[in-house]
Amino acid sequence: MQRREFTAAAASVLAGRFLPSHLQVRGARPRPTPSQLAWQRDELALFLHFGVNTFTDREWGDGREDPATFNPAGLDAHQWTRAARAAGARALILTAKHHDGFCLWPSRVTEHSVARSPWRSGAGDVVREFTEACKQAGLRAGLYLSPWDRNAAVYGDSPRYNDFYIAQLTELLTRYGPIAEVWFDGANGEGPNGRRQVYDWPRVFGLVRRLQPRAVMFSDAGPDVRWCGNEAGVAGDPNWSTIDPASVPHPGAPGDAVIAALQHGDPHGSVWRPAETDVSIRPGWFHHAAEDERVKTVDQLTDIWFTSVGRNSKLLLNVPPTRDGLLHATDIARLGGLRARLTTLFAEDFAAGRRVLWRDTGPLTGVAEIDLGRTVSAGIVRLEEDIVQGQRVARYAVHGTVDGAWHELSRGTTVGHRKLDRFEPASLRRLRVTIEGAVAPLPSRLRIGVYAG
Ligand code: FUL
Repeated sequence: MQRREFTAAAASVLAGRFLPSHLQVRGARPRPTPSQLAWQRDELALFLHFGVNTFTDREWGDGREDPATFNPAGLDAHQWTRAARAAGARALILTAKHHDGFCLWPSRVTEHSVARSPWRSGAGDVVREFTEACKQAGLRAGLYLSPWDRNAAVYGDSPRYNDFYIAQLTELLTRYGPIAEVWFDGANGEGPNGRRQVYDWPRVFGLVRRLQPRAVMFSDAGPDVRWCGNEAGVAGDPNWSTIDPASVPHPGAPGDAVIAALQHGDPHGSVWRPAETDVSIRPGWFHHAAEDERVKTVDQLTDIWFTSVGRNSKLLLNVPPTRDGLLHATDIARLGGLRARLTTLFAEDFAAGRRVLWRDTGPLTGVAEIDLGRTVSAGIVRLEEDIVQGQRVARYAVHGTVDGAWHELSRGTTVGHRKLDRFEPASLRRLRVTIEGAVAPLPSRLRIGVYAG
C-alpha cells in the first residue's frame, strides 16, 4: 500500500465513521499538564533557523564549515521579538545548534561555535541575546539542539556523544533562565565511518525534566508534544491529542504507520501529546536570498492557520534571519498581514452572547441550536472543547437555516482545542451543531463561534 492510501485508510478508521462500541473508552481520559495547556493556548510560535548555513547558503551543513563565516553584523534579537509580537506569536524557538554542529552559544565542550567567529570579536552569544530579548518582550523562549551532529568527532561513539550532548543541553538549560520548549529534531544521519549513534533518550528527557520542569519537550516521540508528521503546515484530520506511545518508539522512527500515528494521534491513546505543526514561511528552513521572492503569501499563511491551529494543533512558523542577523522585510510584512487578516476574519462573533440550547440525544451524541437573533452572512464556524478535561468529540456536523430548511455547512471529525471550518458564505439565522459521535461522554459543552469569513 502506498503511504497516501495507508494514511487515508487509517484516517477513515480513526474518523470513527461508525464508532463501534469497542472504540469507546470508559474511565479516565488523558489530560494536558499546565505546561502543555499553556503551549497550546499560545497557538503561534516563530521558529528561527539561523547558523552557518545562513552564510554558506545551504540547508544542511556538513560540519566542516569555518566558524569564521559566521558574522551577522547587524544582529538585533529585539527586531525578531518585535516581529513576533506584531504577528501575535507568544513564543520563539531558535536553532542553538543545527545538524552541522555549529553552536550559537560559546559551548565549553566544542570549539565549533560563535567563540571562534569574528562576530562580536568572538565574545558574542546569540542564545543569550535571543533569550534576553524574549524575556524583555514577554515571550517564551525555546531552543532546538540537533541530536545529529556532523561536526562532533565523538558522534557515532554512542556513550561519548551522549555525554557530549548532555553537556551541551545542560549548558543551554542552566545559563539562560526559563526555557519553555526544547526541540529534538528527528533527522538523523551517519556518523564518521558510517557509525550510527544510539541516543540515550530517557537520560535526555530526564535531564530536561530535572533542569527545566516547566518546559515542554518536542520530538516525534514527545514526550510532551509530538511532530504533526509533515512540514507542509497541515495537521491531521482527525487530530487526536492523545496517542499510544508505542506507536512512535523514538524520535526519528521511520515508517508509514509512524507518520499516520503522528498525523492522527489515537482516540484511545494513553498519553496526552498534542501535535505541533512546523512549516517555513519560505521554501527552505534557512534564509537564502534566492528565495526572497518565494515567501508564502498572506492567503497561503491563512490557509495554514486553518489547517494547523484550526485543526487542534499549534503553529510553529519558521521565519529565518538573514546574514545581517535580521528578519527580512518581506517576511515581516507577511507576518503582519497574517495577523491583520485573522483580526478581520474573527472580528465579530455572531454567536457571542446568544443562548445555546443543548439537547442530549444519547450518551455520546447531542445537538446544540443557536438563534443568532438576525440573519447574517457567515462563512466560518469555530468549535472548541474544554481540553483541560481532555478531548472526546469524534464526529460532528454543522447546519444553518434562514427560514425552515436546514442545510449542511460543514462536517468534521475531531475538535479539541479548536476546530475552524470555512465554507461558502451562507445566509443564516439559526445554527445547529450536531455531535454525531464521541469517544466518551462530554464533561462540558462545546464553545461555538460564527463569523462572516
Ligand atoms: C528537519 C531538519 O532536517 C531541517 O533542517 C529543519 O531543521 C526541520 C525543522 O527539521 O528534520
